[in-house]
Amino acid sequence: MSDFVKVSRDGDVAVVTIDNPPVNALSFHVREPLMQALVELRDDASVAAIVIACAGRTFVAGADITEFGKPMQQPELRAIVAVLETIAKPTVAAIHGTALGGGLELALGCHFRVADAGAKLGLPEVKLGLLPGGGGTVRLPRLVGAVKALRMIVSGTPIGATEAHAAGLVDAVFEGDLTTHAVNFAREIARKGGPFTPVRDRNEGLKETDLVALDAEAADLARKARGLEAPIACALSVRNAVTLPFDAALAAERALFVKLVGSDQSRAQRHLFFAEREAAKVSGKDIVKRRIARVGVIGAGTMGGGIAMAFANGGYPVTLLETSHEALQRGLATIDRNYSVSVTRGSLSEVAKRERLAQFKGSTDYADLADCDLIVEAVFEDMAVKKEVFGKLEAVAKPGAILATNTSYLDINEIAASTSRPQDVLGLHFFSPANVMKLLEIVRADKTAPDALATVVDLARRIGKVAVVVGVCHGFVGNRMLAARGSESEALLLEGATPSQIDQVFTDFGWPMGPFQMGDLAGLDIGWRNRKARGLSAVIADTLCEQGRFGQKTGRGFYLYEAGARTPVPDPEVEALICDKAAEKGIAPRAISAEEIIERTLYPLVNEGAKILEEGIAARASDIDVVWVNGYGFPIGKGGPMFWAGLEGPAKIIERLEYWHQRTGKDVFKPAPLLKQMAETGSWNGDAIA
Ligand code: T1G
Repeated sequence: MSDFVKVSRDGDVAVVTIDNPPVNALSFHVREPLMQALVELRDDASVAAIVIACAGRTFVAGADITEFGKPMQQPELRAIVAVLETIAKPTVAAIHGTALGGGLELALGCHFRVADAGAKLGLPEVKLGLLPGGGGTVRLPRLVGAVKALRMIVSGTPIGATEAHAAGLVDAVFEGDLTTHAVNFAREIARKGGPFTPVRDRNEGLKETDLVALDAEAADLARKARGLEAPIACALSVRNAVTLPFDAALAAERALFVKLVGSDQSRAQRHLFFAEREAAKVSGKDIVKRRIARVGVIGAGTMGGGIAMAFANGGYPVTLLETSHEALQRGLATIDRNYSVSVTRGSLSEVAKRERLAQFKGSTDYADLADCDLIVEAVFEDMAVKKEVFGKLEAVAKPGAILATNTSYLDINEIAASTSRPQDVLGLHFFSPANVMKLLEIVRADKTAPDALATVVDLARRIGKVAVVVGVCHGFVGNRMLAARGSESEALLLEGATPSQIDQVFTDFGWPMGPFQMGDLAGLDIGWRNRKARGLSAVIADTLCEQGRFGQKTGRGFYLYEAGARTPVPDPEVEALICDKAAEKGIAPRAISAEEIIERTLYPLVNEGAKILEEGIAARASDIDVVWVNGYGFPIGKGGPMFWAGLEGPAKIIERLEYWHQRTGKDVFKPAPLLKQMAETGSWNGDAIA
């Protein structure tokens, strides 16, 4: 056959094994020999049944995403599934690892599916801005029902083998040698005799579909889509599976797929798929990672507690250190409460909660950190305090232990230089809440050793974080660009825009919330303290803070919040304050358009990203996109600020930056040379844009 598709026989059962590392994607070089093998085995009278299995760590994890956007080579997956459904002898898919996207669609082309107990099955295409294009939206509902299929397809979240068995998606679950089990299963089925019904002709899942309930669920999902096209298309295609004849529904699915695969949104989300994987690659060959068995966290406040939970959730025992017993108990009580909330919500079992809590060892004695392989400091954001902590750490930490700081802004080279082991020092910048937010900015200081860096990048993946390695500068990548994005917020308010007008522009753009709502959520006092420490001012935000308006936590900030509520209510007092400050500065308010708001907030964001690339603080433009999508809510359908710059048009961005630079004289608008270069070359340092 071929290196990628091998056929073997176990008596009268043929086993077709796909072998296309690392994840058996259905690349063209797999599809062609697979089609050939299936046709031959279909017509081979000596074959009583066919098993499709995969070598390596997983069943087929989907179509080959790298082939999208290029002319599709025949045969396509749909054609292979159509041939599968013409086979009269039983066909069995043997699923281990993951059966995702086109992989599950291939399995749905078989009469039967058997799975390893640890297998996961799903249709995650929506996460790539697509919908299943190989018949998944039409065949899956026929087995598991329309509502279950809708939830699986619109969430894109895989389900486990046991749940898949209960839902009728798989016919048997096995432990041990799956291929042998599958061969025996197939032989038994063949012995019992057919006819064997292809999924296309099975309707048990569609019977009594409550279309009203389905539409209500779809409408709810649509509301949450925030402008993303794929979830809507997924819901429509599942509905078609219920209301249209099979072939008509399949054709409709195809049309939707073709539309989405060429869309900017899908290209943006595919960009992010590969960008996240690139970001996790640390340069340097054969780096031996350090062993991490126990983690220490200093500070049990909001950040420290969340960081400790992130490691415990990742299976690591944690020593949590505080200055006093009271503070420690307060921190541990908050952690316990957070887990209880998850249990109440049903996202964590009581048993799992107990297991995680058992990972924690509280202490007020630095000596208890001596057996930790990684120690993360999460104390007050002050250089003197940080240096004092690192001084104490030095005395107790074992040789080779990695010493990390969770600072959001401070100079990590300075902290490292205050120790005798700068090679072990780096930044682990978690985002609040640290046990929830996916992003982890890993800050490489000048003397950080490559093995320390590689160790924490790998560790980040193990605790479910999306890691991006960045260099040392004020605010690293995320917060530095956030400052550039926010630099004009106050000016826009003084010149006539309102907080809700600006926030509306951001939510229309696809953000979960705008800068003023976000400020109120995070707490305006954090930025206030930071500005004061740096001798900076923001006349409106500072005045609000002087009035005790710190945002949601005080019930009023840029907006008003009813007791305990999170819904922002515009506050006439704030608008009056803004008018007063504008009058004091002799600024006459004027009408400000949504375009102008984008130009004065997001264009500087892109421009700052270009400067960060020029300085080598980020290795790739796509790293910056990963930071902004996973840490700051940049809409995934736009691929991140650097990818979006390609969609928006670099020439236009430069022209408008130059216009505002001229008008305001502000550096934040002075186009970075790399941005100009990108406009000429169409790439960021060779990193393709949209
Ligand atoms: N196509 C091409 N490359 C892929 C790939 C794919 N489907 N999946 C993974 N890779 C590459 C990845 O870039 C990385 O490369 C390496 O494999 C290891 O991946 C018609 C339209 C399976 C859970 O969305 O979710 O089917 O960086 O680091 O953490 O309806 O990969 O080493 O060079 O992620 O162990 C639908 C995508 C496709 C699943 C394994 N399928 N993959 O995770 O490894 S669309 C998906 C994953 C489709 C049909 C449609 C994960 C994984 P490199 P990795 P991992």
